[in-house]
Amino acid sequence: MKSDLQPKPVTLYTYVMSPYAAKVHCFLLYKHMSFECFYINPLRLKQDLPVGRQIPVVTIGGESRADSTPIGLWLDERFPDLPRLLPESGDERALLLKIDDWITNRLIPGSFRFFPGEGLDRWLNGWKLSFLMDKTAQGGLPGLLRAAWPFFIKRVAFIRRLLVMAEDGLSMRESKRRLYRQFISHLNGGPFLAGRSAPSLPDLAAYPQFALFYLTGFRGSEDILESPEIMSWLKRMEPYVCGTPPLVPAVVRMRELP
Ligand SMILES: N[C@@H](CCC(=O)N[C@@H](CS)C(=O)NCC(=O)O)C(=O)O
Repeated sequence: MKSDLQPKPVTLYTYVMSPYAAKVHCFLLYKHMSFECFYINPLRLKQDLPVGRQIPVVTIGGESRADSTPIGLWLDERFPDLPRLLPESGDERALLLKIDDWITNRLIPGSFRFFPGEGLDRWLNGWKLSFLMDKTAQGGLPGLLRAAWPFFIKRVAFIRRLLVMAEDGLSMRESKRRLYRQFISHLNGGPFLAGRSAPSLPDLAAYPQFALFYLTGFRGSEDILESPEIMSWLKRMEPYVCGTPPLVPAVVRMRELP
């Protein structure tokens, strides 16, 4: 029989390559929470997702929440004794939330443009996405859908919305470089974002936006190697995001950060 003291089960409903769900995955790892990942099948959202139509969702016992940043705030509220994602109040909290807003509305939409990418990369990365989804999502994907994935993803409504958000009139390479420069300026000379000596919610939100695509071997993701500032920040982040279940499951992990 279950004791009342037994912690409530925590589940993250995710897609392995969802930048928003990966944010929440890093929040849970940083807080050392015991949780499991439910890699949802996009064809079974209606049946399997406890609330809404968007990933990520976190369920604690019978309670479910959607939307990455509100989930982070909820985790701090529910588990105040675990490492905090944000200070409780004050100017620093406001600044960190502002940086998270930049990550959510600028850096992440950029990822939806850079991966797949363009030309041949668009096809190869598109098929990689379907391969990773097939390997992890409950029940896998039908072969025809996997083959059509590079056509299909550009037409999905939410991806089209994100691509409009990512449009800045620059070439892909320039746009990526600009986002990298902006990220480095948010470090403000510190080992972590906003010049802090320890990571906080926006560091955990940003980590997968660089690491996820590199670790799974996407074409174009090697560009981070050209930025020593980003590489050393990624290395500093590693101990904070290294628990289980891992951000990138072994079955789809192609390489390590140098
Ligand atoms: N603002 C949300 C965005 C979440 C989001 O766009 N999730 C994508 C997966 S990466 C999704 O499920 N989209 C489906 C849809 O919008 O219909 C967050 O921060 O969590």
